[in-house]
Amino acid sequence: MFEWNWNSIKAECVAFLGPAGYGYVQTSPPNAHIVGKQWWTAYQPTSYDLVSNRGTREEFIDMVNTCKTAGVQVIADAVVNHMSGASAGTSTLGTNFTHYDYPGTYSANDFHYCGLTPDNNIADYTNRDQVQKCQLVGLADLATDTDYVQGRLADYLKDLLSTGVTGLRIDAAKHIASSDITNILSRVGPVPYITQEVIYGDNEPIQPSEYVANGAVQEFRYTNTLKWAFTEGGIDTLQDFGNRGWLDSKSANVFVANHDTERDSSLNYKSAMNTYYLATIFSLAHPYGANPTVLSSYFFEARDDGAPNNWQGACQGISGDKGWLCQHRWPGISGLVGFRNTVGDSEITNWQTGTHQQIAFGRGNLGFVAINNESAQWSAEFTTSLPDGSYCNVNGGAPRDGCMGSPITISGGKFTANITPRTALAVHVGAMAPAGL
Ligand code: LM2
Ligand code: CA
Repeated sequence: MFEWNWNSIKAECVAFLGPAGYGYVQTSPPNAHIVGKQWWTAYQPTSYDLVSNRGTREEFIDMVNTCKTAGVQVIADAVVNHMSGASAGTSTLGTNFTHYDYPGTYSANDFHYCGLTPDNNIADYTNRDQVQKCQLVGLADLATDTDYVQGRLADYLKDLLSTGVTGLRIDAAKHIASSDITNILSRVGPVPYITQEVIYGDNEPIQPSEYVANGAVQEFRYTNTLKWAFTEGGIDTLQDFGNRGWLDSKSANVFVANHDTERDSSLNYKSAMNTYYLATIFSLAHPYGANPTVLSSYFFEARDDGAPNNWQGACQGISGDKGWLCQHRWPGISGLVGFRNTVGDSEITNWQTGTHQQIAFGRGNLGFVAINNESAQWSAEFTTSLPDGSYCNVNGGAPRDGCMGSPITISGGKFTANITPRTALAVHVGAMAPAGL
């Protein structure tokens, strides 16, 4: 829930996320940061007090407790590689800092001054030491290999866990040696879920696989490949991700877009021909990536545009309101959350294709999806492993919002359908059509 404030996440856990079956909600960074309305101010920490554009410590704790009661665990975005990029300024807490001095938290000897580039900034991503010990876009790089910094970061993460948080996103993990993260986490104790941001780059020495010992790792090759497949390569290339040299499915955290890629490189809500929506349905239906993430974000024109409506997230019915997009409520997305919860880790069954942009597959004998990423209708008979019966098409958000559209009747494992251009269809045994429909 990118940039949603704590009060609005709290309300959304109760109103929608819990009932829809979302297991976790990931928040923007909760700690103090440089002042400003741009979204990326959140990625310039000034201390570990939980006072940010998105709310106070009390509001954060209240949100975590309410979400957990609604069945939704909380993942906090932990910015631990660096502090700010400003030469001096004021924090959201109202305190003053300079680039290498954050009174009460860090002072000058807690930073890397890599000495490998003229300005101490990263210039060459093929050089491991530069990537991990020089500054990312001028952000003061913490000496994460020192006892004091490791202890201070561990204290912050322990404090987050004490609020009831059970998941952490480790921001900029590629810029911290995996062994430093291991050391920090060893001081924290068990964390139920960790996802680490390690952006794969061709010809770079630092590999996502180096980080799996610490927890899940974000698989950006998946994000790039989905864009390619849905816009040019063909989605019939997406049956198997097991033989590409990527992260193992159980370690891979996958997504169609995150808050960075939606601005820079991936599919996003502006993508033509419904490809973003269909790719998200695919990511929830396909078993690769033990923990898929759905981004919920807001309309933007310029890259820096901050959150609308004073960070107060808002949805109207099943769609966004006041500039928020509310992707998590889109019927095909929330319907596929129920699908994924029902099919669990079942294998792919009954893979079939039409054109290169038309695929259908089952998940064991529990669910079946068909995706028509083509500008022509797909009329076909589909073979499934599902029990005979009348199913809701959960691409309409069913059953939470009722069984939208016509039910799909499976007989002898088969059904026929006319799938309109650029739409999908999904059924599972947890969403049978009500009798009489
Ligand atoms: C991340 N992962 O590694 C975040 O997902 C990403 O959103 C963060 O970048 C980045 N790491 C640092 O945490 C964003 C944003 C940048 C922005 C930084 C810091 O993408 O554009 O940089 O946060 O706020 C901004 C300016 C940049 C400037 C820098 C330092 O855009 O031009 O560099 O602040 O003042 C001189
Ligand atoms: Ca670093």
